[in-house]
This record gives sequence, C-alpha cells and structure tokens, in this order.
Amino acid sequence: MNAPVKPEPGTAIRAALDDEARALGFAEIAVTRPDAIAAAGARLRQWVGRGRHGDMAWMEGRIDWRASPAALWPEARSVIVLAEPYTPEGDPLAVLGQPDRAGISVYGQGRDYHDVVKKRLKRLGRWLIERAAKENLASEIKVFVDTAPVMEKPLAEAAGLGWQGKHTNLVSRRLGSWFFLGAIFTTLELTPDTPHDDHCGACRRCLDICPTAAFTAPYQLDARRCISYLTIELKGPIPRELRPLIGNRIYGCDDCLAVCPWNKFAVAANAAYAPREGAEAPLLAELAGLDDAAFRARFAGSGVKRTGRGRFLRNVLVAIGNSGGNSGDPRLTGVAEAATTDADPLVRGHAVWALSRLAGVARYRAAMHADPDAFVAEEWRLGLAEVSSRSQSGLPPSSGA
Ligand code: B12
Ligand code: SF4
Ligand code: SF4
Repeated sequence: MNAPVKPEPGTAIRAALDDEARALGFAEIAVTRPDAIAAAGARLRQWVGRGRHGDMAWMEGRIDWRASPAALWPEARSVIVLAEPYTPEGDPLAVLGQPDRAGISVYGQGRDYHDVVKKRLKRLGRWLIERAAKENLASEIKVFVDTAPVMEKPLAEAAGLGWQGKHTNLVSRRLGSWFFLGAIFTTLELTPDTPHDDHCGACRRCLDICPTAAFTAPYQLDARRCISYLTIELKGPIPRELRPLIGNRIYGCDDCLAVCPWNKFAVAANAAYAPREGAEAPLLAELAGLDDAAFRARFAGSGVKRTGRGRFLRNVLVAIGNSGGNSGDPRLTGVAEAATTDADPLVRGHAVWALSRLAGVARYRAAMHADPDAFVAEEWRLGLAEVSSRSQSGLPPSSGA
C-alpha cells in the first residue's frame, strides 16, 4: 500500500489562512504570484505616458515597483489579496437630486479605510508568520493598502477575486463593486488561485452614466476628467469646463459603481464603514461655514480630512455654483459672496465662480473687488463676462439674485 501523500506545507497553511481571513472580517481572500501582472505593468506605463494620471506625480515615481511586485520586493513569493465590503444601505445617488446638499461618496462617509484595512491586514500578517513558524517555515510579510506603489486591482484580478470591469474597478460575482482591496506580500510559497473571467458582457451602464465622460474606452479611464480625481487628488483649481458637470459631488463619485448590476449580490458592509453623523447629505451652507479647526474636528478619522479645508471648500463652492434652478436655495448666493473674501485664494476663486453662476449682473458687480491673487482676479474677470452675456441675452441667473 502507498503511503498517504503529505500535503505541501503551503497548501495546509493556505486553507487555514482563508479561515483566519474570514474570521477577521474579510469577505474574500485570494492568492497570486508576484510576477502575474506583466500586462498591467505595460498598460500602466502607457497610461502615465499619455498623462492620464494628471497631477498625481506619485504615479510616475517608483513606476518600476508599481509595474512589477517582483521588482518591489524580489524575495516575495506570493501575494495575498483581500476584499473588505463597504456596501451602502440606501441609494447612494439619491443625494444628487438635492442641490442644496452635498454628495460625499460612500467610501468617504465612514472611517478612513486606509486605517481600518491596514490594521486588519497587519493582524492577518502576524497570524501568518506564527502559523508558518509552527511548520518550521521562516517567513516575512509586507502589507499594502492603496498608498504603496502596488497595482492592487490587477493583482486581485490575477488572484481570481473578481475582474476589472469596464469602469476599471474590480467587480465580483459575490460582492458586486462595493469593496476595498488590501494586499499582503509574503516570502512564503502559497497555493495560488486561478484568475476570474470577465462578466461585463454587453453591459455599458458604468460608461454611459459617467457625468464627465471620463472613460476614453471600455476599461480605460482618463483620471483628469474623473470627479474622484477632481475633488480629492487635484490640488489646484478645477478646470472651469468641468465644474458644471460635477453637480453636488464634493468628495469622490459613486455613479459608475452604483449602476453595476452585479451589486445585487453585494454583501453588508463592515461596521467601520457605517456613515458618520452628518456625512450623508450635509447642507452645503453648513459646510461652507467650516473654518480650519471645525473642518478638522468634523472629519477626524475620515478620509475626507485628507483633502484639507482649502480643497474641500473649493469643492463645496463648485457644488454651490451648481445649486441653481427651481429647487435651488437662494440663500446660497450670499454664502458664495461671503466666501469671495476667504483667506485661501483657491476658495476665493471658486467662490467667485459660484457667485457668477447664481447672481445677477448688478449683484455680481457690487461684490467685485480687486484681488492680489492672479487666479482669483482672472475668475472675477471671466465671471463678469459670463454674467454680462447672460444678462444681455435675457437669461436669468441660476437662482435668486
Ligand atoms: C490612482 C487611483 C485612483 C485614480 C485613478 C483611477 C484608476 N482607474 O486608475 C482616481 C483618483 C481617479 C481614483 C478613483 C477612484 N478610486 Co481609486 N485608486 C487609485 C490607486 C491608488 C491606483 C490605481 C492605479 O494603479 N491606476 C493606474 C491605472 C493604469 O490602472 P488601472 O485602472 O488598473 O488600468 C487598467 C485598465 O486601464 C486596463 N486596460 C487598459 N487598457 C485596456 C485595454 C483593454 C482591452 C482591457 C481589457 C483593459 C485595459 O488595464 C490597466 C491595468 O490593469 C488604487 C490603489 C492601488 N494602489 O492600486 C485605488 C483604487 C483603485 N481606488 C479605489 C476606489 C474605491 C476608487 C473610487 C471608487 C473612489 C470614489 N468613490 O470616488 C474611484 C473610482 C473611479 C474609477 N472608475 O476608477 C479602490 C478600488 C477597489 C475595487 N473594488 O477595485 C482602490 C483599489 C483602492 C483600494 N485599496 O481599495 N482612484
Ligand atoms: S467615479 Fe464618477 S466621474 Fe469617475 S469615472 Fe466613475 S462615474 Fe465617472
Ligand atoms: S456596470 Fe456593467 S460594464 Fe460596468 S463594470 Fe458593471 S457589469 Fe461591467
């Protein structure tokens, strides 16, 4: 009789790892090899070469590491990818119909996922090292979530956690589109999983709903047009032609994720991502009144604080500029006017734009004053031209003057 085949240590650890990951609260876990994403690395170089990363200069730095996990850490033998769901309970797009309120994307409403996922990844990593030691295997790990030069989506796709949908994010038949990714690199040889098929088929809902036409083709995004980039990553002024398309989205955007039909399978969010008080549809007027201390206190522990008050208020003022129309709140004209004297030129410039959208020519002219900042002065000039041409053509401002 043949002796029973002893499983490889990596296989035994792999089974226990899956159980431990789920016990810690991860919804999915999958494993791949560090050399599994060569095609993604080549596409990243092309994407950056075309300038589609905008002013995210950190995407250019360490591009060799980003393109190849094997270059980032040559000793790594396996990449463990984990998914953590943040599925919203209600309709995340409902706020878009309330122009006096702000839309904060679902992932910005709860605790900062960088902190939450990283803590959990570290716990799983420590467990893995101890478990391997029991098999007399020495191991090292490194954990990554978002901020390191690692392409998490292609790695997750290679590991079979889902596929990169036409909106470029990872979609899963078991989780839909609402989940964060985290990765653990390890020197251990773990049994890898097999990649997932693409299940987008003929669907193009995510491409068609995008308010700024940010997709240059299915599976390809020009970040420079994406509202998530414009409201979170972009440091300077938001291009004037894109401001009207942003609506009342002040931090990120959920449109392309929210329409994905695979979300009908999405599972409940981890409790850490429950919306914080005041994060769901806050009033624009209230947010515009935040000074630096109030901004930091209100968004402590949330991803929103990463923009800083200046960029945040910039976004709020764009939303105020877009708040006109029949259901708009006429008091927001006064809010925009008051912000034209803010200490931060980024805020002042966008306040001028908002005022030019809401006020009539008389009120706009009365509010005008010299500004030492060239960008703000230019906004006053361009705004006057628009208010005047609207008045000459008999068009009313978007809301009360
Ligand atoms: C930079 C970045 C952004 C940028 C650029 C987004 C992007 N699509 O690249 C901006 C600021 C716009 C952004 C926005 C968002 N982000 Co972001 N972002 C990242 C980050 C840091 C790097 C992504 C990256 O490497 N981009 C570079 C490009 C080249 O990569 P790519 O999209 O994979 O490009 C592929 C396709 O273009 C495809 N491709 C190219 N040509 C072709 C041709 C064909 C025929 C095919 C089939 C494919 C194909 O191949 C490329 C390589 O895989 C990751 C974290 C990380 N470290 O990975 C988070 C990450 C991708 N973001 C995330 C989230 C949640 C968001 C938002 C939903 C947040 C929000 N609500 O506002 C939006 C979604 C916008 C969108 N539709 O992508 C999550 C996504 C989770 C998931 N389930 O996939 C990540 C993984 C963070 C995390 N740890 O959870 N993000
Ligand atoms: S997040 Fe919004 S703006 Fe960005 S690609 Fe998706 S739908 Fe378009
Ligand atoms: S909305 Fe449709 S095309 Fe877009 S990712 Fe989901 S299934 Fe794919």
